[in-house]
Amino acid sequence: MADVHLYSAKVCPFAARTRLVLMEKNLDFDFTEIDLNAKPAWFAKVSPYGKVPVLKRGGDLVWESSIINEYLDEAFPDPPLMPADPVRRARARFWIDFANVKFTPTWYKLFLAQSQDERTRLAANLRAHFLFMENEGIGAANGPYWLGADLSLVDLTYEPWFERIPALEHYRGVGLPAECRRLKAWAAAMMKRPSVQAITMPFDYYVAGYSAYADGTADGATARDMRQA
Ligand SMILES: N[C@@H](CCC(=O)N[C@@H](CS)C(=O)NCC(=O)O)C(=O)O
Repeated sequence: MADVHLYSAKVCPFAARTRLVLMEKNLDFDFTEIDLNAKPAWFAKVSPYGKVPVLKRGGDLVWESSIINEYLDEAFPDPPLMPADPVRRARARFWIDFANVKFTPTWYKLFLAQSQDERTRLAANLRAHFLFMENEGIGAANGPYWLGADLSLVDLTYEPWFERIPALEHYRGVGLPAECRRLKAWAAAMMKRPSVQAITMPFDYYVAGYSAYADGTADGATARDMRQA
């Protein structure tokens, strides 16, 4: 039995962040797949927010994907996934925060939006976020990764959404803006990593996964939180 156990769901991009970190660090881990449409009663004891991912190591539980990922980077420092320099660490944390506070809430709100006015407004917000990421984020380094030559938690924080962009195009006709050439090249570089290839699912899988968000019937913890975000 592995030291590390992950409660996860293949459909979940937040859980994908942590699966990527575990694979990039070559860590042996066990895995429980949670059916998010029929969560087992015991899961409430494991996950205070009723969400995946949750990591269990020994008797300790860690939840929230960004926090789990920083925990893993501290507990298993090789290979490091945060820069050593404090200013560059701050920059990495800024981009992780931007993903959590700006990018992903806008993404979910756009899926959940049922009126055309709301969709138009949120699509414009998402476009502005992509352009900000292109110009201030990925554009500030010379690649191939977000912070430059080395893969970091920032890359693994954003990647799961990029492989789901075709589902967003399918439901809302919105994708990565054409001018985001660096982000496009970055996403292609990420797709070459074995960890990303191991978690990527087919287009139809993501389309099915987002259908309840797109028709506004999703009523789980994430949909509730994102409607209020
Ligand atoms: N902020 C959380 C978000 C996790 C999250 O929203 N997970 C979703 C699946 S993608 C979930 O488990 N939702 C449960 C539900 O909707 O009931 C994190 O970063 O870990």
